[in-house]
Amino acid sequence: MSKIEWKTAREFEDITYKKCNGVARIAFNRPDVRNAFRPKTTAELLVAFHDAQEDTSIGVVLLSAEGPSSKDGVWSFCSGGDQKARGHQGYVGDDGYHRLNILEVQRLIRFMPKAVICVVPGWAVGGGHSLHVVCDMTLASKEHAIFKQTDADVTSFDGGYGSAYLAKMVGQKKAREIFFLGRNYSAQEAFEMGMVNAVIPHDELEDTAYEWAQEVLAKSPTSIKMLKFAMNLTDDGMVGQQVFAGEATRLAYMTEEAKEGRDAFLEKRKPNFEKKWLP
Ligand code: S0N
Repeated sequence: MSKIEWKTAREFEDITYKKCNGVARIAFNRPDVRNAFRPKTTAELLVAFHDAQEDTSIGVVLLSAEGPSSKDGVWSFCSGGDQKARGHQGYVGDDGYHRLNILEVQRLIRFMPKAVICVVPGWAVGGGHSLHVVCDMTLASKEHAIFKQTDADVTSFDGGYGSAYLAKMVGQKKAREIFFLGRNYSAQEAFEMGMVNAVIPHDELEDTAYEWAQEVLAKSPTSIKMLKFAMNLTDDGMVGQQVFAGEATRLAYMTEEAKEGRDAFLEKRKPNFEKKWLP
């Protein structure tokens, strides 16, 4: 029995959203369809991730899933886009419009200045597999986690982080095998490939994820943020540079030099930077 005292941060239909001691937990909550996401799910994920990003008491986000399925007891993390919500032009929301916005969710995970740990209690498939790839770290259930890419079975293709970034993680040949053959991989196999950080007994998965989060929380928030953005930068091109440099600008704003620049403008005088050209 877990000792973590999660408190519900906000009620949603397709996900749960809880917080405890600096950690936010966002979890898929459609276990009877292997936690497939529909437009409502991605809309809710965006709200929860944005809240976790803006909440200064939160330093780490766990992306997980509720379960198991009430129908057959099977555990899943996420089976990707809900194929029943799929129309001829993509996924149809309650309003009749075709959208999914899962890539926006991926970008929030990628660019948020906090660590995101993916907690995989069961199937991680299709777009669910891609979500685990984009998270900063992944912990997987020893008994129940299965990794699988079905994009090529249903005519979808994550051409960004889900595939190209995966290839950087596990190597080109292995990534092509994962996508071209669509086989099942156990938590141990995923660990050996380098796309999972640790294989954890199922009953200890949640507590272990929380402990990893607490370890990260003990570190310097600025270091964690800058390290994440530095590691992203080389793969994210100009956007990666923008995100990293934005944080560098924020640090520069904290200097005496920046204060002088601001004050001089407001006082309608020339700035005196005292010519400190530090090496
Ligand atoms: C997960 C699998 C392997 C589990 O197999 P298992 O244990 O045999 O269970 P099932 O009997 O198959 O399933 C149990 C019930 O759950 C329903 N279900 C499962 N997955 C889905 C799903 N994705 N959508 C809707 N329903 C699902 C089953 O129908 C069944 O229900 P009942 O009991 O009522 O029959 C297996 O289930 C499986 O292979 N699932 C499908 C996996 C899949 O192909 N997912 C889609 C892959 N593509 C994406 O995710 C698109 C990603 C995406 O959106 C995107 C990405 C990048 C760029 C753009 C986009 C975009 O499209 O916008």
